[in-house]
Amino acid sequence: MLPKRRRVRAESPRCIVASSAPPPPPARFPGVAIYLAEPRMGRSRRAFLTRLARSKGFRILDTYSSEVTHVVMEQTSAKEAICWQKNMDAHLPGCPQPVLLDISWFTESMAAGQPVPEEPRHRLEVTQPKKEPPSSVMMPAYACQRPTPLTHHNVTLSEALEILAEAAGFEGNEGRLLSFYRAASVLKSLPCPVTSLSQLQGLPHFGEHSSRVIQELLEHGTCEEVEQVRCSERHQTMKLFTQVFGVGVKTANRWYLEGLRTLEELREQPQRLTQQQKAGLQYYQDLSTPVGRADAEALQQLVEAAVRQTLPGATVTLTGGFRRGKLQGHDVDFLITHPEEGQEVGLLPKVMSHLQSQGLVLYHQYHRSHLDSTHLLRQNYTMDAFERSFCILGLPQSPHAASAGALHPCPTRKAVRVDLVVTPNSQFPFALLGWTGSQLFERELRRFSRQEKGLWLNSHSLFDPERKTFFHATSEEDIFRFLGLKYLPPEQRNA
Ligand code: DCP
Ligand code: MG
Repeated sequence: MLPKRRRVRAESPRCIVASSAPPPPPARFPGVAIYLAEPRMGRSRRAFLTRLARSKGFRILDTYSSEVTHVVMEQTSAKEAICWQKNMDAHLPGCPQPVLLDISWFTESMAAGQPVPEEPRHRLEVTQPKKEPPSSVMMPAYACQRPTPLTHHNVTLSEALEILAEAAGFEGNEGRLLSFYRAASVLKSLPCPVTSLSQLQGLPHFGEHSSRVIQELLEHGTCEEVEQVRCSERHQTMKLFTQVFGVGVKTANRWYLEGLRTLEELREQPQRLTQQQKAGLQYYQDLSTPVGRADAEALQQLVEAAVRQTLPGATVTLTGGFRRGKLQGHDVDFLITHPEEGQEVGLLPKVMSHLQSQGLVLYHQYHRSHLDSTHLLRQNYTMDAFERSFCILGLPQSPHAASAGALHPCPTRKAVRVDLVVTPNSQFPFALLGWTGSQLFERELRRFSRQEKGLWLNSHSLFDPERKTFFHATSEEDIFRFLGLKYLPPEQRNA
């Protein structure tokens, strides 16, 4: 038995040298990297357990590092284990924290020939209830069943998954897009950072692929697949093209396959561009710069003034990302309504004329309302049938801000994408819920309604197809209640 002081020093990460033993066989359980902590175990027993585990395909690390996912200890109390970990973490600041386990987990895993689930009886952590690894009980499957705040603890991880989701969208693979977006959204809902792969156990929407990406990020700080996608010409070009107002994935893909790569090349072929795309290219520089909250509020005042002039009593509500608390967005979304149903009919052309007379409209595309007997039943967001205008408004800038944009076609205005949508008062709560987003939240809400409740939800209504009845709602809270969901305020819908 080593004297205590020497034993402790032998555990210090600075003192541990890599083993000179031959390289272990490939690990069968890539999500599990075990470190056997020596203090009570003793060196020879540790060596024996290491050989045993490796012979069964387990990955045992000789040194304590950020790669370790499971620390196994023998005859050690939770309190001692935590002291030990604090000591180790002091040498590896900022490293993800592995799970601390009693030897019983190890021996059961050896007997089973695979890692057994870590149960509370195996754990050495003195866990604080709030920081407990989340489980599916605490994490319901649909994004509309759980709060998702704007700022969260897993930005790097969720962004990596969102790049893969976006790439899947560019390839037209809707299933894959949703899988990655749903997994990313689960990470946004977690109350703490994911530092060990074991924390993903029991979480919904984490399949093999998403888990592998997270594992690589936790172990190496970067994921090769994500970096390859991010840097690829395909991804960068598709992102560039789809960022142009009026260009969707199908058009961007066609252009890419024809060999187009730059905005200059698009500008050289005006005959193949729609009016909307031409405007998108003309104002590209401004439109690709995020709109700030102050600009959104300034626009609200301009729109409100135009609406007031046209129809006193009508209201203008800021929706989309800004209603969810975002400080920046790619556009500004407004819903317009009037408390007296019917008053709103034909309102938008007049509002647009008013804005035009002030020189605020750089581009707009008006869609008249096509509400008919079937609109209430439509399931597809893109088919929502309200009167609307997709515009580019020129927001007057303060002289200081304007002088920064020397290339701007009109140096005193910043081009901003604005969506104006008019809704009858009886449909306003549904429109508000449908336009507040996030996009994934909306998809999940509609999927939940249909699959779990047998009800059809869209931006116009909630319909019970069995009874053939519509629900009457006067607020978003009503709609959540009809669906049996706990109300989530807009700032908790950032799925
Ligand atoms: N929406 C939707 N399905 C879509 C597009 C939009 O359900 N295919 C809904 C949810 C969105 C809202 O409309 O949140 C507004 O659309 P935006 O594209 O403007 O999305 P955001 O406002 O959330 O994002 P940003 O801040 O980038 O504008
Ligand atoms: Mg928006």
